[in-house]
Parts: sequence; C-alpha cells; structure tokens
Amino acid sequence: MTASDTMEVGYDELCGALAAKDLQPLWTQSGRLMPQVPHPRTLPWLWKWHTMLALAERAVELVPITRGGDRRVLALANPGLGGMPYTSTTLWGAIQYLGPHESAPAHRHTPSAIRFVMNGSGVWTTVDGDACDMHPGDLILTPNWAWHDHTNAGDKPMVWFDGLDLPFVAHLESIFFERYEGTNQPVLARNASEERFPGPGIRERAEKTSAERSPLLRYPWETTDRALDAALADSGGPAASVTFVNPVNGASVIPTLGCEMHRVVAGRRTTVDRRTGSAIYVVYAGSGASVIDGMRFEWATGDIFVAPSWSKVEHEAMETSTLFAVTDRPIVEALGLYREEFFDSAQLVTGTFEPK
Ligand code: 1HN
Repeated sequence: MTASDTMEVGYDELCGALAAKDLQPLWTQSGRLMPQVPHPRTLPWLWKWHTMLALAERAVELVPITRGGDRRVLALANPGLGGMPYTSTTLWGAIQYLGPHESAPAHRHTPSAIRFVMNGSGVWTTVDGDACDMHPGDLILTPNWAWHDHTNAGDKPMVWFDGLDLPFVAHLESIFFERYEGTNQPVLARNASEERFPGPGIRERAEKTSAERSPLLRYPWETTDRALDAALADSGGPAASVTFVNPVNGASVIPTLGCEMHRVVAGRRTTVDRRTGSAIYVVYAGSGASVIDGMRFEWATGDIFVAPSWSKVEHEAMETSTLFAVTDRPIVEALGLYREEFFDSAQLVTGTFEPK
C-alpha cells in the first residue's frame, strides 16, 4: 500500500465513523449549502382562473364545507416543492369557494391569513367578533390566533384568494390550531375596525391594540383603487404600486405577510427587477404578461402566478391591469436579508409558459 492509499482508507473510515455518530463534515457539502446566489426550489408557475373555477364548482357538489379542514380550498401547489400544497417555500396561496347560504365554521390557528376577494357578494368573514364585509377587490386580514369564520348570506357563490404564512410557520414548527365550540362565533359588530380607522391620519388616541397586530382588518377596494389612480397620476409612469399597512405604525399588515397592489397601464411595461423573497400575484383585472427569469407568463383576470426569490420579474399590460400581490418581504426585511436589483432593459424571452 502506498502512503496515499493508506490515507484514502483512513479518510473512508473517518467518514464512516462520522456518519455512525450522526456527524457530517462540511467539506463534502459546502457548494450545496452555500450557492453564490439563491437557487429557489419554488418554480415560477401560473394557474388559470377558468381551470380553478371549473374544478372548484365540481367540488361544490362533492365536498361539503365540513369535509376535512372546514374549508373548500384549492391550494396552488408549486410543482417544485415535492408535492406539498405550498405555492412558494414561505407562502400558501389558494382559492376558496363558498356557495350561497353556506358557512365555514370558526377556528383559529397560528398561521396568519389574508383574503383578497375575487368575485361575488353577500359574504362576510367574522374576525374576533367583527363581521368584515367582503366585496370584490377588498383585502381582509385574519391575524395569528384570531377566531375566524366565513358566511355567505347571499344567493351567489363567492371566490376569494387565501394567502397564508403557513409554510413559513410550519418550517418554524410553531403551528397551533383550535376549533371553536359550535359553528359560528357571535357577531359583536360589523366592520368595526374600519370605523376606528376612518381614513389616513385619523385614529383613536389611546391605542388598545398591540402594534404587532393591525387593528384594521378590512381594506375596501374603493380606497385601494383611488390610491392606485393617485399614485399613477403622480408618477406618470408605466405602473404604480401601493402597499397595505398597519395604520398604527406603518408596518406590514401581518408581521410575516406583505400585501401590495400594482397597476400597469395598457400597452406599457414595467422595469425589470429581482428581490429576495417570493411573491404570489393575483390578477384582479385586466390582461397582459409577465416575464419571470426569461419565461413568458400570459395572464388575464383571475389568473394567479408565483415569482420565486431572486427571479427577474417584469410585467406588461395589454389592457390597463391591476394585480394584487402577497409576499414574504416583511420576514426577509426584518432579518436583514432583503436585497433588490434593477435592470435597464427587458429580458430575453426564452419560452412561453403553457398552463395546465
Ligand atoms: C384556513 O383556516 C382558511 O380560514 C383558509 O379560510 C385556508 C389553509 C390552510 C390552513 C387553514 C380559512 C387555509 C386555512
């Protein structure tokens, strides 16, 4: 045996001895653990509104609300995530369907949720006793550990988008869940959180609520729409964006979830940028396309798509379009991990995504 053979045998023995004691050497791992830039498992992906709606409608007859999970929810399962019902590694995105005169029972959990109403009327979500009306374009919050149930008192079905920090909270192994005794919690007030916060700059002097939890639970579409128009008029640019905030301290609506609304003018294109953290986009109105890392995603009203962390994103509108987005940006920012980069010219398009 040569000296190097002896060393090789010694090395193999060392590796075996380490594995036997549940120890792993860094020297066999470092490329995998520390890529130079993020390599997300989340894939850019898109789900078509008509496909989701048709399947949700089929589920109405076959799946009563009470069957498992208390909710008729179709999760947007990113094919990059090994079969988990997650849209990105941190974000849950889904559509929820509530038929006429149906009610989804009250429960609470540590993952926080936001609802963005896509269509329908006559529905409210009761959040800790405050019945929040749901109209198209409204954003409704159900913060961590708040009791919540949904009631459709109308004659038409309602569909909304659910965004949750569930995958992130699951990674932290911090999920708790509790069912309410009985079906619905008593309604103590209607849209009370909005009455406490009637407009920008006005609020109660003595704050009873901790700043961690936004005391405003309902962000009505009319206000968002006006803010977008004003931001667009101000910028004169191809697009404008607004962020929803906790009115007490200007922080994100939920500590783990950022909510934004974007408007892109017909025939115009946004700049290209990329940032750490993922985003799910819900096309509220309009049609156009987004290029994500060179792949073109064509969209119309109701479609939902996801942009992974550090992917290059740009949007172009055929008609003037309004996109809601839920992101994990508050987490990334709070941890000092936020980075962004802007590019001058449009991306080279290498393919067009074929939705299923
Ligand atoms: C949940 O409670 C709702 O309350 C929606 O409407 C989606 C996804 C996973 C876990 C709980 C809701 C959910 C959820």
